[in-house]
Amino acid sequence: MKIHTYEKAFLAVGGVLLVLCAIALVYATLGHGAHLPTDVGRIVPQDVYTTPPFDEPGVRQTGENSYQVVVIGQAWSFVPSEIRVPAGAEITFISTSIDVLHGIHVEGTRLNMMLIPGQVSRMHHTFREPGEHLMICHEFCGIGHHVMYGRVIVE
Ligand SMILES: [Cu+2]
Repeated sequence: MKIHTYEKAFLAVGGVLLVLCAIALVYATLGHGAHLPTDVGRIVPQDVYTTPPFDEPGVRQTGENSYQVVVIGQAWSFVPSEIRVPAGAEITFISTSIDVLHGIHVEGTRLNMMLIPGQVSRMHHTFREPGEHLMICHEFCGIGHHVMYGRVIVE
């Protein structure tokens, strides 16, 4: 059987790419500490309401000008559905889902997270101006998806 010249070239390019990928993988692992996800940030979806910080959803002050907002996504609401935070404060949103895949997006901001059952999502944001923002689920989560929303009131 005769191997065509082009086939040889494709095999050579494929072989070189495989070697380059292996080198990149070793470099990322050893040089930059890249690793597979660990169980940090994992949570048992059935135990969300009894696992800190989700056992006390809502807003709590964590520093002079920093706050933590704990939100739970569930079919088809956010707990709590109304969040009041001060303008100019550093806010850390911590969220998860107790049932199916949800999303959280605060309109007019870049606050946008996936709420994955079993996984804790975190995001930082500072609201510069007082105002009211709609907080919506952006991941189709079932028949009540369109009524899954809340409000973030910046005071
Ligand atoms: Cu939804």
